[in-house]
Amino acid sequence: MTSKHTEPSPEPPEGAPDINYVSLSKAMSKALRHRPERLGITLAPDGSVSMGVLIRALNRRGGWPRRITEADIMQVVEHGSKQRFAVENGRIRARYGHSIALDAAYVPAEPPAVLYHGTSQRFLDSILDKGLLPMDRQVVHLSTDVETAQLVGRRHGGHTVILQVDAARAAREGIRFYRGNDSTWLADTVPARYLSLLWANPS
Ligand code: HQG
Repeated sequence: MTSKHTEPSPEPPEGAPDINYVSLSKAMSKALRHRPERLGITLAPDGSVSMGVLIRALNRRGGWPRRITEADIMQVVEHGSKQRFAVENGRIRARYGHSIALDAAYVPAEPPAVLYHGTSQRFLDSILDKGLLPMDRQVVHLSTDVETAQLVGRRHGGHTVILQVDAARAAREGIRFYRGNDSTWLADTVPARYLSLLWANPS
């Protein structure tokens, strides 16, 4: 459950810019996935931090048109473009995407039988050779449907390619999977023998 909003959400002065929620979401991702120490916070082994600590740290950093409140954080959590964050018992964590190592950020779970990975064609030879590797993150990111995989792949520019992952067989043979959000699953690595090229954008 989400904790109660304890701070008022003051209206900015007439005509003043309000909080940019994309900027806030990026600052939250940086704090909860990549560089918590930059904000002077420490994450628990599951990647969480208390809501109050995060809010105080974001306000200490400054650069906002007014003070960030819990209502602002919840706006990003509940209405952001993706389910990037989870709030439970007054604590907030990133659901996926970490570059920092955490002991208990992800809980193993049984994946859907088939998953997809969208990427740029320029990575394809290396992926088919070495398999999917976490690269700068802690885990590989997979999608539950082709549409989501296309969006993920498109971020990398160039021609988008979609790989199909035989997750059922990989899981059976010992590859560990974790649930990220409704459309995102995670895995430690995915060896190339579980991958097949599903679709390559010709344009
Ligand atoms: C590629 C976004 C060469 C991999 C998205 C990918 C996602 C290899 C890139 C989440 C490789 C890493 C993660 C190999 C993998 N050789 N390249 N062996 N193995 N790669 O951004 O999956 O908006 O770290 O194909 O929606 O693109 O941040 O991973 O292209 O859910 O919430 O290395 O980030 O979510 O790129 O995206 P990324 P990703 P947010």
